[in-house]
Amino acid sequence: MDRNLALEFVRVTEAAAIAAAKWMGRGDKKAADQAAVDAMRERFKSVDFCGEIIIGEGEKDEAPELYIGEKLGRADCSELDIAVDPLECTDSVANGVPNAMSVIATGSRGSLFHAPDMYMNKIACGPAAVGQIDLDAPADENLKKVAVALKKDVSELMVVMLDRPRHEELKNQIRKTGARVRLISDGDVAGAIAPSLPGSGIDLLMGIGASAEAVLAAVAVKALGGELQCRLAPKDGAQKERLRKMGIKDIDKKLLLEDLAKGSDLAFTATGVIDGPLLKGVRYTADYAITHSVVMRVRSGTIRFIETHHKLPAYQ
Ligand code: VTB
Repeated sequence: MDRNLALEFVRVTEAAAIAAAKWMGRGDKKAADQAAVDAMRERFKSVDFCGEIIIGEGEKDEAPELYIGEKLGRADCSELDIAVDPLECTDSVANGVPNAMSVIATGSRGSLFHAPDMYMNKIACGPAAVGQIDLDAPADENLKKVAVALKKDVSELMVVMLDRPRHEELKNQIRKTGARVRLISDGDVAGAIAPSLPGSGIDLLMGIGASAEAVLAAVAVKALGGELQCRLAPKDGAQKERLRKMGIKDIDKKLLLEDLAKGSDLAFTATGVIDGPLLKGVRYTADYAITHSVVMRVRSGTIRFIETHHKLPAYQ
């Protein structure tokens, strides 16, 4: 029987999301992250699988749990590349603002790009605009082409980007075309996926974000039929040297979906912590914690949205 492990991983992201949600708006991002990491690590034990973390909480010496290179599951095999972000948007949870979620992406061994801890320049669009974006083209050219593909006026386009001083110039270039910009405080995993979601109100993601987030988003964008292009953006010589040591020869390569997440044996599981374009956050009733999750599988193209009512006080 063909097994959809990503469906089993929902219980893992659900547990992490619920654990993190307890810290929502309490101003403590470290505690929120730790709660998500602990819950994810613990819940992984209940799933029968084997794999190795290639994107996680950091290098072994700085992250005791879910570190890069950590083997998860059965010890006798290693079938999966695992990319995790137990809590994408720790700051958002601390401040109670949108976009936080718990994410797991998997692929067969060797399929996921070993993303170093540094920035990438990114552009993403949804299925209707595939083939129309180019990371190397000026913003106005990308916007004109996407507008034609989406049968919209440029002024109707909405571009999402992280609200960072480094985006000042790009933001102005976009505004000059008449297109609109939605600034987000964090969460460019959800931001990169949003253009591929009908009804998100977002047509493009542009700008610089973290490279681990690019790999996580790539799996979902692939499942949804959109496009994501990235390029590593090392900030100094030391980061370039690190890339060389990692065996990345062509630092300037434009990374396409196939470079970030190879093949079709890929899956994406996420549970919302705070509302975002992809998922609603955790809600509480007197008796239940309610979670919203998504499971996407590239091979079949199946997208499942799962609402789960967790009887309390099971998670308290
Ligand atoms: C983004 C965002 C993340 O890191 O990738 C960002 O999606 C990039 O780093 O939620 P800066 O904060 O330095 O801009 C996060 O904000 C945190 O991982």
